[in-house]
Amino acid sequence: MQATVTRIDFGSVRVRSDDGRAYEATVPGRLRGARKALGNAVVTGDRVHLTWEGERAVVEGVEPRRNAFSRRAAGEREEEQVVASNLDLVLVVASLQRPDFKHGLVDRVLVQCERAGVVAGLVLNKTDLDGRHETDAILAEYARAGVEGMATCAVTGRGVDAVRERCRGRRTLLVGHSGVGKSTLLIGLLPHETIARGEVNEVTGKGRHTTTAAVLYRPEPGTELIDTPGVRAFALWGVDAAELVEYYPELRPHLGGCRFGDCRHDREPGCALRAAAERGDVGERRFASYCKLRDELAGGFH
Ligand SMILES: Nc1nc2c(ncn2[C@@H]2O[C@H](COP(=O)(O)OP(=O)(O)OP(=O)(O)O)[C@@H](O)[C@H]2O)c(=O)[nH]1
Ligand SMILES: [Mg+2]
Ligand SMILES: [Zn+2]
Repeated sequence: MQATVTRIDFGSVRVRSDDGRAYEATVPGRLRGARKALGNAVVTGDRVHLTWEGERAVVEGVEPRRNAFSRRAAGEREEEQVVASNLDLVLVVASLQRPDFKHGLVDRVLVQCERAGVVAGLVLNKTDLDGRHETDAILAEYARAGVEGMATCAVTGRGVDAVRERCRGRRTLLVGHSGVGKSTLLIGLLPHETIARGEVNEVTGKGRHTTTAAVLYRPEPGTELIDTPGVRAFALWGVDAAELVEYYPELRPHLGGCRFGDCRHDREPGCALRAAAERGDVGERRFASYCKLRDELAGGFH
């Protein structure tokens, strides 16, 4: 039997079969990583084959992933954390205030989406708290970088219909800092029956207002939304300093125009990227974010 992984628990996974039934399934040791932990062996969004051992569903195999959205795992070790797989869209959710808007996280998620080959969008939430009137400027900045943006107030539902339309017929991953309103937005996108059946207990963590695992919901056939726990710091995975520029789509057209073939797009004279940013052809702040990330990845600050 074929199924989709909707959530990872400690020793098992939750899956939904193609006919819509939910099961808990165990993952045999041979599918696990070296430490016998689940690791990235099975993630939310994976397509799996199930067999039965008596009453128990067992994951027999995982289909190759069409794509996967990763970050660097928290902690000292250089380790990949695959957040979810087989995605059509990643929405990075950010709030204007409480917590304040942070370009750093948005730009990192966009880089990681480019690397994964998944289309990204930006949802600016808490427009009711936009005391500094930043919404339009932020959306315009990202529109220039080719990222479609939407403004929402998840508590009143303002702008949520546009997000629903964007997600319809797709599998969408919601990512962002803790407390920006991902789960509140998700509840607004789910039909009332799903909430009434109590299937979204995890969403608010039973009053703790914190999501603890990547959880896949299916508001209607063909449409799936994956809520994720908020991140404190989002570190890049699988991107090195030299290739970072490839993941800024608005910088790509200027590549090859630098005076020196081995230009690091730092302080070299005749750098076409810096010139484009100075002319205003490329957003100044996005170029600054590129420089900052590149220096971080290069392991030093100049
Ligand atoms: N003022 C205002 N508050 C909001 C809005 N959307 C969500 N909130 C509030 O922000 C708080 C955090 O919302 P959550 O939906 O739990 O945030 P989250 O991004 O899922 O957080 P994590 O699960 O920790 O990552 C809650 O108290 C919400 O009621 C909004 O549009 N405006
Ligand atoms: Mg949440
Ligand atoms: Zn250059």
